[in-house]
Amino acid sequence: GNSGTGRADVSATIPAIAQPLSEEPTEIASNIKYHAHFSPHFTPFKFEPEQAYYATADSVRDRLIKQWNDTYLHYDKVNPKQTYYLSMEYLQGRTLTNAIGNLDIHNAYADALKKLGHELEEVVEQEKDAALGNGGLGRLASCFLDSMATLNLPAWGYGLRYKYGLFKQIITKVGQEEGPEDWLEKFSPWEVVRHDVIFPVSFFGHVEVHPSGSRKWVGGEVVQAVAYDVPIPGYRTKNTNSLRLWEAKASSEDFNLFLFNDGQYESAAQLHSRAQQICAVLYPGDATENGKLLRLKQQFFLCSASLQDIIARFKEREDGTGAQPWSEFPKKVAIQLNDTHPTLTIPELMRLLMDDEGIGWDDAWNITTRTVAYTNHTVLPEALEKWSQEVMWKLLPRHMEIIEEIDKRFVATIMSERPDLENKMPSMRILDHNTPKPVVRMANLCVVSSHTVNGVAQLHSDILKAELFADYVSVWPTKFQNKTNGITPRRWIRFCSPELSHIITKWLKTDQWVTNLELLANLREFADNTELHGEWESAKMANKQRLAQYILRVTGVSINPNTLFDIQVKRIHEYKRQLLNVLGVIYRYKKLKEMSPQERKNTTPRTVMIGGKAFATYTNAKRIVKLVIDVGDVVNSDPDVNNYLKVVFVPNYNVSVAEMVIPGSELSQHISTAGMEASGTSNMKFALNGCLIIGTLDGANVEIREEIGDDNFFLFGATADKVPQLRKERENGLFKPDPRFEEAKQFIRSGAFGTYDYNPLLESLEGNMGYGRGDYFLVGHDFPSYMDAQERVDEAYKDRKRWIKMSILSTSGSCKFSSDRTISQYAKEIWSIVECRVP
Ligand code: B1N
Repeated sequence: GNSGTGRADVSATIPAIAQPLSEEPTEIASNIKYHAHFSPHFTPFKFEPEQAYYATADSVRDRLIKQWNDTYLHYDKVNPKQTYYLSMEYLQGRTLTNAIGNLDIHNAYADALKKLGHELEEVVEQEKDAALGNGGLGRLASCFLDSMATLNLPAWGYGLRYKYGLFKQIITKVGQEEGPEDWLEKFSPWEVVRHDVIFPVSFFGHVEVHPSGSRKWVGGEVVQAVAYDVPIPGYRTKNTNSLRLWEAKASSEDFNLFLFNDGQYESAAQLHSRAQQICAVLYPGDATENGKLLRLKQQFFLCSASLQDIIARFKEREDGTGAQPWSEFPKKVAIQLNDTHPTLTIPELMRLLMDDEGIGWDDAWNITTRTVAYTNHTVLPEALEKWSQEVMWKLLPRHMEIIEEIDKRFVATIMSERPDLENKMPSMRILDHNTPKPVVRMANLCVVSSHTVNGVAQLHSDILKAELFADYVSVWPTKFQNKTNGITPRRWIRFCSPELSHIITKWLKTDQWVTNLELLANLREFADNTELHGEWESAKMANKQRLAQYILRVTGVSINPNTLFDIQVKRIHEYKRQLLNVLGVIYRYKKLKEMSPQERKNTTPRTVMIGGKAFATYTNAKRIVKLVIDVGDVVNSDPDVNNYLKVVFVPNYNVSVAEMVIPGSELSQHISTAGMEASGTSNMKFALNGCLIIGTLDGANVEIREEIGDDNFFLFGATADKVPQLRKERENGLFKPDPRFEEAKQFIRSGAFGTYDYNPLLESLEGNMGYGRGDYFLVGHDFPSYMDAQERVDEAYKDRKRWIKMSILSTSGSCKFSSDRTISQYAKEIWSIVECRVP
């Protein structure tokens, strides 16, 4: 057994019957032992951290299931209007810490594990991240789920159960390599398969026209969607909502074929593997379009299974008098489309209402448009989904008929009501016949068919109204809204930085701020208090030390917690301008080299950390990763400067890494070309954790700066309204580069960072203007003001009192960026749903 390890012996003697809901550490410990013994996932006689993790998770899950069932029954009884959030991505990260935190039993579990010879901190590390998303869009969906449960809203998430989540990033001398992320390798204790929730989803086939004129789609390929539910507990409430993830499996007819048709084994097996392909992998693009057939199948699979489930629930729930009439549907169901990825919800709902329920076009259209709302997350042209009409006719023939009809009716309505818009019709229409390949524009289909369209930060929503959707605004002036993004304060400060959280609770004399972030504003009055300053600084220092240990462990680079920790972590993309960051670092390195030892002593020592994944075929993004690594190798081993500058690439950035990195940060970079980052959400996480921002006036940066004050934000760069003109000037040869910019680029060319060919990367900053050429992202234009802002950072950091005050003001100015606020606004202004608290 575990004799001699101090760890509990869980298999020799039969543990007491578990008390699944007890909050006593002793009883929790026996409960964990019970699970290690009777729900063993491993060979017995071992109780290492891994076994302890699975036994603990099983024990926590028992509590969740109790609340979860109560919640479902309560919603069923009350029959409130309910929101369904449809998203192709959820970046849930780990669950254990979040679950025991939201259930308010963290300390009891820590004590219980101690009794069994384990540290909770070590046990939670055993869990693999659920990385069923790419970046901000997927993490936003997960923050929203947390807020919806915490606010007791009857609201569920629907998504796909990818077998492989976002790829694992492996950093070697050659740069980034990709490996599979097998999060289900052992299994996930947080999901429950519902063998009774299963729906057929069809693809291909043809449309049958009946003598009555009604139409019916007969699918050629049929796949079963099986529900896997993940509990979403609210913070300190009984309400526990669901994230329902669909998995594809071959239908039973295929299995019969397998059994009875001798000699058909291979084709039967083929159908099985084709079904499995649908949920095999998450498409790893972030803000990139992906015209692959399998992606379209994934999207339709999500939409069709979710709608069948929603409709089944609507039919099940009776309104006292019996079955609810269809006119009630929009009063019971709100569907939110997380970007255009689940757009097929629209024609699929129309099809189900008309072809299966026998409802006429006008009523079906009325129901659909009152039910569906759409959130846009990007204006990048390469991310606006356009699907080939030819492919869609093959895969979804009935849906294409419906889309054609929506398009036809839209054109007819506009032409009769707004003839002045005739010349705008080609770009406003859903169908685009003019491209070399005719396509369906998914964003246009969403705008035409949704009752509300929203952007994700004020600037982004303004740009949508002024540019991308300008023509529609004149037709439907009230359709467009803003809902500035937010983050859950539970995961993003309370649980990831308990040190800082305890200080906040102590000074505010309440922990209510965790669900009412407005209270953080009351910290402002202590912003000059030296006692608070001392506590604040030591909490930040503890987090920096923890981060330094982590960096040493994963990279082998030793960093000094007394230096300024400067961090940029996000997907690698040219518009996010990690290249601007690196060029700044290179210039700093060159200047440090040129200084005398005495001069160096007057500089502000920095540790620059950059992390993020590059899409596997995005070569410039991969070159940027390689450049960071090469610069780090040279700088970190240069004894002249490595006390004043270190450069680290943080490998495999994901939710768990973020929970480590963000609390230990002092400066973070949110430096996208203005107008291109729709919102950003890590900016909010950093600010909430007392980290100062160097950034452009882009996305939510604008509102963060408004809230925390312009004195506490290191601003630089062109504003969004100037960007088109600056590109034009650049095109006309009117751009005069700053000598510092030329010097930094020249230093790379000189071979200072090795023999790798950086010319293609440098050339993206030069030559004729075009998308991705001629410095489209204005790195050169913004470089001088960026470097000036960095000098202001260096000066500010030297004044410890001032810096800590700014840090406190960042946290206390973060009230607005709770996803509780965002979700309350969606609930009231888009969904019309209200709290449904489990008694
Ligand atoms: O959505 C986030 C924003 O905070 C970010 O600014 C924005 O870039 C991000 C196609 C996307 N927009 N579009 C995507 C993701 C995956 C994909 O296949 C596009 N991600 C964003 C939350 O609002």
